[in-house]
Amino acid sequence: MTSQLHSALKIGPYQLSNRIIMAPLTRMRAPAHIPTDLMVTYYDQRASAGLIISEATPISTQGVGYPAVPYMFNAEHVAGWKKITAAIHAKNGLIFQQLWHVGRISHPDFHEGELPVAPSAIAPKGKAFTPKGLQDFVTPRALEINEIPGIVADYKNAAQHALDAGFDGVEIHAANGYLLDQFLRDGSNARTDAYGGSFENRVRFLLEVTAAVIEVWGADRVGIRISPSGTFNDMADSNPEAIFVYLLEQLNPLNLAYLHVVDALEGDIRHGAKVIGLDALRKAYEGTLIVCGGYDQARAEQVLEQGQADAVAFGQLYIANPDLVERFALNAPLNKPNAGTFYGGNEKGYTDYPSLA
Ligand code: 8OZ
Repeated sequence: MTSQLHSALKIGPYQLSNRIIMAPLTRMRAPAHIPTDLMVTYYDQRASAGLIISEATPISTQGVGYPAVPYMFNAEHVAGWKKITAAIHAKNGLIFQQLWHVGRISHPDFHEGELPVAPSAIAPKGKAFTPKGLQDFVTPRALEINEIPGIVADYKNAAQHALDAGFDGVEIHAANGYLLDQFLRDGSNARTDAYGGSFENRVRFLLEVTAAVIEVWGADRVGIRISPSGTFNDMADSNPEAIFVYLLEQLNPLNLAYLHVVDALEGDIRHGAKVIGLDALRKAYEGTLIVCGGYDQARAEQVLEQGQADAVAFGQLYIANPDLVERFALNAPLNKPNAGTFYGGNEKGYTDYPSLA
């Protein structure tokens, strides 16, 4: 049988040589928040992906919630990222940058003792990953309505930096319980102003951010990532299917590069997620759909064959297999990811996973 995964796909102005996408992966190996030469090697090793989506990059210091992640808001960050985009382009690869604001998934230690910000003063359950180790999340400060335009401007500024750094597009991170997701869900958004309550109000911030980023890039080079069934980072909603279908209806006329959906994961189901099936999302969204979430090659081929998605993103498999595209083509055995080296550290478990050739 011919491989759908290895067939070309048009995304915006680009022709992807395959439908095997490298998922955004936080690896925490940028202690000075500027991409390092080791990071250049890591991305370069994975250049045969149809599209690489960069690890999540904070758009501002307010948007930071993890140590040693690379940022995207000043000229030094741009210079560092330029080395990565150049390496990928030298191999005819494509790379989008993921734009990130964590909202309440942070800690005062990242903000000189000030509280992290969120739609509402509702603390998530769980612990922040801080330079001093895991610490309880605090109750965040609810954003004033007059602070929102400044955050939209931060997204636009980061998007411009991504353009200057030679990226091929940007992905707005609206998944996994971070700031934009916090606004979408009524478990974290109890606002009574124009950014809370109705579906229209809860999607407003994401749509404003999207419009601002489109001003820089054009819609056909902007993707959005969502996790409608997600419970990670204490996400909850009274009716997630309804708000996410409403959101997709608002996104349809924009003709974005793609929508990237994180499927319900085992942990979400264990945490009682209200699972939204791929078919419902496919039906609601008219554009290009990328799915992600623990797929292996067989399940990935299956969702493409059944027309449930246009491409599949791989996270853990990409950590361990820089030549995932080639291995899939040969049905070759895969290296196993080592969870102990996912976050932080050096080249071990980062650039030392072998390729076949
Ligand atoms: C794992 C550890 C730190 C951050 C996400 C950016 O969930 C992340 C992330 C994942 O999207």
